[in-house]
Amino acid sequence: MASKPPASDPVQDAPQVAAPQQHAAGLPAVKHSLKMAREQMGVKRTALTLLRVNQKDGFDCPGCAWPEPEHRHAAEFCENGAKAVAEEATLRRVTPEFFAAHPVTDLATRSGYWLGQQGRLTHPMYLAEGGTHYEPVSWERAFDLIADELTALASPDEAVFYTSGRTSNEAAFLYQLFAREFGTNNLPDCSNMCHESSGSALTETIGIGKGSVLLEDLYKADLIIVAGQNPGTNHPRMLSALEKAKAGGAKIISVNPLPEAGLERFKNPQTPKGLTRGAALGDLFLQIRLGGDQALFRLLNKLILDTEGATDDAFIAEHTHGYEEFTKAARAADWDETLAATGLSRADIERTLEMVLASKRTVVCWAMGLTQHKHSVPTIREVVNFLLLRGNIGRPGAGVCPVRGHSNVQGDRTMGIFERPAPAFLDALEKEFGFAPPREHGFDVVRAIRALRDGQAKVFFAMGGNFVAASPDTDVTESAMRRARLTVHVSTKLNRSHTVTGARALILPTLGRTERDLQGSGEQFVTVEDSMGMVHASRGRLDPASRHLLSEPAIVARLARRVLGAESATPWEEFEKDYATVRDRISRVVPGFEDFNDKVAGPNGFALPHAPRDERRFPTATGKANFTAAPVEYPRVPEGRLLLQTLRSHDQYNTTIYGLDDRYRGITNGRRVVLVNADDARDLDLADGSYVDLVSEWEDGADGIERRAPGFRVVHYPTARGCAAAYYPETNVLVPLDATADTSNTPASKSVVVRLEQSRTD
Ligand SMILES: Nc1nc2c(c(=O)[nH]1)N[C@H]1C(S)=C(S)[C@@H](COP(=O)(O)OP(=O)(O)OC[C@H]3O[C@@H](n4cnc5c(=O)[nH]c(N)nc54)[C@H](O)[C@@H]3O)O[C@H]1N2
Ligand SMILES: Nc1nc2c(c(=O)[nH]1)N[C@H]1C(S)=C(S)[C@@H](COP(=O)(O)OP(=O)(O)OC[C@H]3O[C@@H](n4cnc5c(=O)[nH]c(N)nc54)[C@H](O)[C@@H]3O)O[C@H]1N2
Ligand SMILES: [Mo]
Repeated sequence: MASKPPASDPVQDAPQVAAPQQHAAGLPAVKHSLKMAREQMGVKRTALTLLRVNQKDGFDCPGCAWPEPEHRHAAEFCENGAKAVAEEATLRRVTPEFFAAHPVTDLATRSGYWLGQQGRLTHPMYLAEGGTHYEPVSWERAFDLIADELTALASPDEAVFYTSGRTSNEAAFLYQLFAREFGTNNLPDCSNMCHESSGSALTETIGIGKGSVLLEDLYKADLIIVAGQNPGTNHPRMLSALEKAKAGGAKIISVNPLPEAGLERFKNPQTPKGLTRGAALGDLFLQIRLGGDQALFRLLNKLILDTEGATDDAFIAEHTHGYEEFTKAARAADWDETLAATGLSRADIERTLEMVLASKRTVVCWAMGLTQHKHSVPTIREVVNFLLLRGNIGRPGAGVCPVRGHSNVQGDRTMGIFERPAPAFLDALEKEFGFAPPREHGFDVVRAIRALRDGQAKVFFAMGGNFVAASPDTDVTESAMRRARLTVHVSTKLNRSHTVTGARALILPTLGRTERDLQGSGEQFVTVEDSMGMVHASRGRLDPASRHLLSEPAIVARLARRVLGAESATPWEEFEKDYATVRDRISRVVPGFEDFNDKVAGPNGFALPHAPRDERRFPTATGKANFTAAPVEYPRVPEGRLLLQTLRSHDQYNTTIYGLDDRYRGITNGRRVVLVNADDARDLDLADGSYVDLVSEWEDGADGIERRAPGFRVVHYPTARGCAAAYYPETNVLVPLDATADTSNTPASKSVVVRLEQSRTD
């Protein structure tokens, strides 16, 4: 039997601390995933569901975007994928009776953990203006309500259409089509807070905002640098790929302020060996200061330039642009400044250089540790410089590997979920559908919050996600959301965003990945694109959580018909009935999807074209791969302050909290912890186990707002000097809305200057 959700809340947050673990996965991981799955789903459903994850006739794991290997194990999932599945396939339900028992003011006091633990949403629910409770509403009435608000707007640009990265290609394509037929490019997405910096840097330098390696390339690499990423928790199946690469002779360097489990030792639960000893994966650990990566890669580039015969001159001459200017900047790199910016030793960097020079095929993987800083775009450009110098883009075993988060975040962007669409994409839409799409750029996440705050946006519609909890500057974002006329969330589970509403609010419950999707023409499947540009089908088999659910494509199609009416020549009804007709349209609009329906029928799906990877062609403004030469930047932290990164624990999926433990880091039963280096703690007089408030300092309080997160237990932890770490979303309140990365506008949630004040105990 599955167990009941916790009755009480706030959940007691009483963190306990033990020594961090060095190894990841192994038997405890199997045990934990099965325990959580059984609690949510019961024994039989657990067995049925988990065996279908990532299988050829099954569904794509709703966890991360890591690709599927060609030879799959019977159990091709990881501990955290199992938790993501259990969270969705839970037997617990949030019914109209639940909403009748809990006024919105009550729900607004609950923790995100408690809300999520209540189960799956079963009915469309409506919160009327001035209402105290959500009440059940028919789908027809829900669409009428949305249509009334949308058509009353002075301009389509007063509506915002957000997307989180679980939405399928088919749903995403329809959603952007609807928004653009309605008349706006206001299509912010979770990518704006995630890999936007990667997209910005890569588009400019190599001409496509996606990674250039396939899984096979990792296996062929001599050297893999993993910078700013915690795969043991966030992409556990990547560890199997690293293990295989290592068996093939690859060396692995981890660049991180934290010694993350798994990069040191990994016990693969899918191999007998993994159940016992585990392998040491990392060959070198560079314990870098937050934000020091650009300086590190810049110095490495200088050292490569200074080494006779170390550059790939033929590649540089034939395929690149901007080399002269870049070498001038790189040769000026300074050892002392780099050591100060990175906190690394000279020996560390010399050892790294040896490994770099010994490698003929190098891959650099990264995630949020590189993308969520003010200078993230120049940092990633410097990584590209580093790879270009030795010809490491566009040949086997080498390349750029931004490791994506949400399971279809990359596909959503490919389908046109973007506030700044390329003119060629809009031209193709116009030709296929016969309407004139808007050409002005729309709002990204941060600009959407400002627009809501300033009354320029009045309707907020979310295709999944948890916007108010995931966004920065929680108090600012929440009051902005409360100014909306209408907020609408298409969701599987209850979350904070349902409790912080506009004047009126709707919750539209939808099918998840694991569930059967039956439409007029029969059972449907959807498609997704993984982090390496592989597109494949996903087919759920479970009975839907409730018979009142609609699929995401059906919700968009019905909304579009109701809002656009006879003016739209688009066959929305047909799209809802048969998703193959949506794929036909995609195949005529999006390059690389020609014959989509045929290609996706194969068991492994297909790879999208990638000009730099496939033919060393760089579709940039210059027609070449661009070297760039930005000034080196790194965060400067005033005396007595620390630089805080906000990151994930092992028991969460973004704002979805699975439990209160962070096993690998030795923390249990609580999330309000701040990890501080013991030497810094001594200087700041912060005893382990004492409680502090985190107060962020933003341009000397230029905007006059005090940002405080109270009551965090200090944990002495081996992080880099001067740096601290605490979990998101509890710390989003500290990230100022205006503190974003240059160019990409991604919130700088990995470099927040904070002071730690003893918590008042009264
Ligand atoms: N189980 C689980 N899986 C997930 C998610 C989840 O929440 N739970 N989230 C998904 C999503 S949307 C995403 S985007 C990914 C996120 O995957 P990650 O990027 O691994 O997630 P974070 O927890 O933010 O970890 C950031 C890592 O970068 C390091 N770091 C921080 N700042 C710096 C820096 O300045 N330099 C360097 N070199 N390192 C730094 C941190 O110490 C940490 O190891 O995971 C995806 N997968
Ligand atoms: N401070 C700080 N802030 C951050 C980050 C950070 O590292 N630090 N990371 C950022 C990153 S990388 C990201 S990607 C964002 C994440 O931002 P979001 O993607 O907006 O947030 P999630 O927590 O992933 O959304 C969870 C909700 O999605 C809904 N959901 C789940 N599955 C489905 C589905 O199949 N369909 C629909 N319609 N709904 C579904 C459920 O209702 C669930 O409550 O947060 C960002 N915010
Ligand atoms: Mo993400």
